[in-house]
Amino acid sequence: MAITRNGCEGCTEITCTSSKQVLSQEVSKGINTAYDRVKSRGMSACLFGSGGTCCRNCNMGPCQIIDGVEDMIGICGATADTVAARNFARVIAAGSAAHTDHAREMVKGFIETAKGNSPHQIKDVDKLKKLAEVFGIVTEDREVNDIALELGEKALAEFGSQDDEPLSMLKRATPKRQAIWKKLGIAPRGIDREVVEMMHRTHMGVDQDYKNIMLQASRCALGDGWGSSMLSTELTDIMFGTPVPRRSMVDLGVLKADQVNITVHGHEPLLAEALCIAAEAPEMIELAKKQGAKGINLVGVCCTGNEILMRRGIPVAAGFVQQEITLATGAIEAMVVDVQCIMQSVVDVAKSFHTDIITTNYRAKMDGAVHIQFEEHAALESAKEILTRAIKNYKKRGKFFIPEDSKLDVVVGFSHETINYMLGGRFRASYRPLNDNIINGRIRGVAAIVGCDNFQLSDESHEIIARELIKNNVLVLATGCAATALGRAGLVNPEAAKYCGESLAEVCETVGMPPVLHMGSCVDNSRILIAATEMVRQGGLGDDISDLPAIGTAPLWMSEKAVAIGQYFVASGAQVVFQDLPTTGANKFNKYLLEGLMGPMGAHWNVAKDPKEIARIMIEKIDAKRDALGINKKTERVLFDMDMRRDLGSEGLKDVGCHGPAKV
Ligand code: NFS
Ligand code: SF4
Repeated sequence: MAITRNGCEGCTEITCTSSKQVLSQEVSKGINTAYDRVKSRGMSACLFGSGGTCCRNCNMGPCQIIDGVEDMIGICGATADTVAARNFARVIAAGSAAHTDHAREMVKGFIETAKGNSPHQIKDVDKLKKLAEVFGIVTEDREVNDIALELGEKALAEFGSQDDEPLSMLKRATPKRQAIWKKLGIAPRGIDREVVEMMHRTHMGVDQDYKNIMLQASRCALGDGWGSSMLSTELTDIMFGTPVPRRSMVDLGVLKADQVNITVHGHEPLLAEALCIAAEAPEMIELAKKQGAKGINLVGVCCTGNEILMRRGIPVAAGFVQQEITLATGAIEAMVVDVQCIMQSVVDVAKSFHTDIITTNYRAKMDGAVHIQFEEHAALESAKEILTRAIKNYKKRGKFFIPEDSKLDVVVGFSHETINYMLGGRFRASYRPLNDNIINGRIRGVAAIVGCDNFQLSDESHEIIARELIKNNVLVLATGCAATALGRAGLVNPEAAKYCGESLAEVCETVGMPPVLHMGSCVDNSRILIAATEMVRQGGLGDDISDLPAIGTAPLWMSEKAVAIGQYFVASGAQVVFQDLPTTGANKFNKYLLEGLMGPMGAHWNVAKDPKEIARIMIEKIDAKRDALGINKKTERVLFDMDMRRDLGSEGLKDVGCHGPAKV
């Protein structure tokens, strides 16, 4: 089995131990994975495609544009900058649409829950009331479900809103940011509308000014970040519980030899939650035992995995790049999938084993898969039907290999509320201690490592960047498959404090928190927007996200959703660094993304290939913000005394035994 990659600069061997172990076994012989396909493609990517200057937006084309060559503009006269901007904007529209369609399902599920038509209930009443306030809903003397129903209906209306009012959640941003959006005319209105307008404006012969295209691309992305993604995160929390710190595990070693292994792969937690509930039903466990298994082992893949990891502590077996390898263990009875990031090749890999790929969503079917529609109004029954099919496969399991040692402890569940309690204590929850530790320099800044993993680039990137950052006392927030990769690297764990610079280690040890805080799935990047805004509100670090010593990266981005996220970060004032962007064939537009957006947005995109260079840029930008805030002075560092430790010590974390190697 070939386990090297080529075809692009910087590609390396698979470094992930569990993947290597599985791929070197007899059981996975002959399995073709994406790693093999990268290697065997034998052709490099088209320059026009990778530089963003291939246009297929009308049937006079396709037109391949070469910037600066007179005859090489589009038949319609479109320039490289216009074409690349249109393509980039369409990527953002597609990414936003994916988050939006996911969020809509969650809101509809929330409404059904409020009506009592689901197996779920409103779990976080406090959060419900806070969000109701944002939507102008009266909460006093009202039944919880009544408030929830009104909130759900108001939230749903924001998807299809046709009036020109900004989305309700924009009010949560800093006043300065809201003023910027207003001035630029990019405060999103209806969530769906911004996607539609983006598609219209990039149709042949409409918006041909790349700066103007980027205004709508920003509005569309903001409709995702502050609209759909934030709605999804918040309503899911209210319904399934806001995450609190808990221990769990990641990597392929979480599969169990003597249990029915079912992976839930995709994104929408409605299905995953129902499966979790159903897997605990006595008749399901009984059925598993009848087949000779000791129980049912539900594990996550990709972001749906992160959703149930955060709220239930269900282990995550794999991120995006390991989905085929998970199946290649031969130990999976069924891979249950819904939407997004499911590789078509999983059907082929599954064919070599007894494994069923079960599609569950009418929007996402695959030739060769078994389809069992997940019915939200009969969630438990649907979930049981899916589980039954999977359980009955157990007896058919043949040879298999589970890399049993490959499982890493993680402490997850860092919602923005948790960070509040963790650092502020149970009785005076606030971001004050975090801000104070940034101001006094113990924490140099905050960096988000988010997004996918990607077969084309070194799968060590996340780890290299994170290690470099924490060594330099930068606190890391992680979501998505990046968080899974960092978990596999052993960094999502209080014990990882030993890899930190001295002062960050001290904070982590005192609180008992990991230096890499797992904040959830990709829609949960909206938690980072709220956390950053809370830091601003707390005072002492400027008056907008753009003033914070904070920055984000999605080094191994693969999905269009990652670009939507990048753009809503930038349009919210946060710098981002990616390993590449499909815009290099258009000089002016590319420069506009990398520099020009600073003017209107107060932040811009950055690009660097090498992970260490990414970390260097991140630290440099953090230091520049510290300079601007006047907090970069070298002061004599005060060591924590007992009072300070007590002040920072978190009851919440101690509840889950997350002391870390604290010397308190
Ligand atoms: Ni985000 Fe998460 Fe993973 Fe990328 Fe795909 S699962 S929603 S898109 S690959 S991080
Ligand atoms: Fe070519 Fe213009 Fe049509 Fe694009 S829109 S395919 S550049 S003619």
